[in-house]
Amino acid sequence: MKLFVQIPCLNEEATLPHVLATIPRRIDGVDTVEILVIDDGSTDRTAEVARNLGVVHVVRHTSTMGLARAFRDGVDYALAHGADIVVNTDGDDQYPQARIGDLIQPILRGQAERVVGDRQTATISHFSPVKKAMQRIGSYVVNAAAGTALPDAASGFRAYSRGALMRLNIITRFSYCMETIIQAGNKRLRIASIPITTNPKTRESRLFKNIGQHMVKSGQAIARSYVMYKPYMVFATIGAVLGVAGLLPFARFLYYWVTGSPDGHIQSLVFGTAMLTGSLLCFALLVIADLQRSNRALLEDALERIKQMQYAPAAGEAQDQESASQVAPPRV
Ligand SMILES: Nc1nc2c(ncn2[C@@H]2O[C@H](COP(=O)(O)OP(=O)(O)O)[C@@H](O)[C@H]2O)c(=O)[nH]1
Ligand SMILES: [Mg+2]
Repeated sequence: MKLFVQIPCLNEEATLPHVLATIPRRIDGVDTVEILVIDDGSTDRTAEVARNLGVVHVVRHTSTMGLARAFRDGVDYALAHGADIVVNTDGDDQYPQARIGDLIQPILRGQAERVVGDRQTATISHFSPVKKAMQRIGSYVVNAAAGTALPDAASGFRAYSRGALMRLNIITRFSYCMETIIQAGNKRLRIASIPITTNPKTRESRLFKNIGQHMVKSGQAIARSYVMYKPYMVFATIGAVLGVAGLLPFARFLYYWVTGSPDGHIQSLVFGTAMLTGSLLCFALLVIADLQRSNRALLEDALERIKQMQYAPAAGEAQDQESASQVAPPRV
């Protein structure tokens, strides 16, 4: 059992040494713990610090490509190097690396494909009430889309099984945390959650400049996931609302027209027609979204098979493993 702990970093030379020092190197049920630093075009000495502290696996981008891309490249690297489980922690030392052993337990026991560390945000003193409220609302919306009941959908302290990583595809550049939960939920991958406590704050978030930007970006990511995975919910709801809003004035117009009212009530007719056209459009979009969904399911299936072939152990390795497992026990 090979565990990769990956740390996406953007200018983390100050906090990385403590993160590395607190990652347990021996964990029950795991044969090797490998550490992978993804340096996303840092302008400080992040990669050098990592190498000096003995990190063998360093993926470096020459320019900053964003957290989602860094995560994806880390996962590709880990899978190519035989990872059975990948844990993600942050370079700002926000998460308790000492709990990695607990985090991967549900995967080791075969009870989950993915585990999220619940930061218990209600208890974090340096989170503002607005940030706490946003975390609650965000988690609620993500859970509704994913069909899960996770208390903290935006936590960056997560563990994935190899199988889960083969099935997940990162599409948006931003907020892959929430996106991967919605995907995992819709792909019926079991997701578990364990409570953790976070370390004291080391610096301001670099992912969001302010709470407004956080809200807009998270909102976009969630809206996109809904359109992708719950098109019925989105388009049928909007279509139904517009339909009702269109039928009422339409009925009003018809009533006056049939009863021979002298006023034309043309406004009702125009308004009703516009609303009904909108409603019709929504249902047309629903059909397209549904067709797209079938296409995507086929594409994702093909991608999973490609990954399985791509990351299968090389022929020599496979034979070695096979012959090792076929060695007969000594006779007594
Ligand atoms: N690859 C990459 N990592 C980033 C970027 N911005 C932040 N990070 C890393 O993502 C993690 C979380 O960032 P942080 O600023 O702590 O955001 P927080 O999750 O809101 O606390 C840290 O490990 C950062 O080094 C980025 O643009 N690219
Ligand atoms: Mg942080």
